Parts: sequence; C-alpha cells; structure tokens
Amino acid sequence: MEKQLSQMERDLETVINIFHQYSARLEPRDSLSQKEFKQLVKKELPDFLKKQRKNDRAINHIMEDLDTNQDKQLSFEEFSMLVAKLTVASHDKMHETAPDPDKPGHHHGPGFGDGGCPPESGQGHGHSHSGHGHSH
Ligand SMILES: [Ca+2]
Ligand SMILES: [Zn+2]
Repeated sequence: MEKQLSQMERDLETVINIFHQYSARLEPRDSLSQKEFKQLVKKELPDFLKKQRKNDRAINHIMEDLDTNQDKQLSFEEFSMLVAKLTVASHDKMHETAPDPDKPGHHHGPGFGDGGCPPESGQGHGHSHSGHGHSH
C-alpha cells in the first residue's frame, strides 16, 4: 500500500532532501561545506535570505552562527536551526504586515523575505511580497 504523507510531512521531507542534494556534492557527504551552503542559500532560499544572498560575507556569517561545533561544516541538525529561525521570522513578519491587526482573530500579511538576522544598517525591510498573505 502506498503511504500517503500529509502536505506538512512532505514539506519536511523536502527540507531533508534539499539538504542532502547539496551536502552530497562534496565530502563529507552528510554535511554542508561553506561552498555547498552558499549554493543552497542562493538557489533554495532566494526570498527568505534576499539581502544576504548577494553578499558572500553575510552568508559566511550566517554559517558561522549555525556551525555550533565550529568544524566548518553544517550538519543537518545545525542546518535545521536556520529552517526554524526562518520559519519563525516569516511568521512574525506575517503578523507585522497583517492588514488589520486590531481585528479579532488571527490575521497574516505577506511573509518574511529578509532572512533570520536582525537588520544591520538602517535599511531594514520595507520589502513585501504579493501573494502569500492569508487569514485564518
Ligand atoms: Ca558543524
Ligand atoms: Zn500567525
């Protein structure tokens, strides 16, 4: 019998598959080197890390933060912290951009597109993204 995964289960598997798709490019095959991490960010997280994506130093900095055992490789566990941070940041952003936050209920505006790090200079966000908003 075919096993049917829910949408969320499939999405979680996608994260795992993407990680391996990049981690397997260079030895060791089960962790991301700096180069592989950069490729992944540029290709797979272009909106969530919009600002950092064009800046190699910013990407290196994210990687240093995530590499808690400082072996210059990101294990899946270390990488998953980025996924968690981006998910939380995106949810926060949806609340910030919600069309009418005072209305009762739970409203979401467009999601986050500026990455998990606090904005460095004054330029911050000011970015919005059509389509993804929803209320529930
Ligand atoms: Ca590591
Ligand atoms: Zn919410």
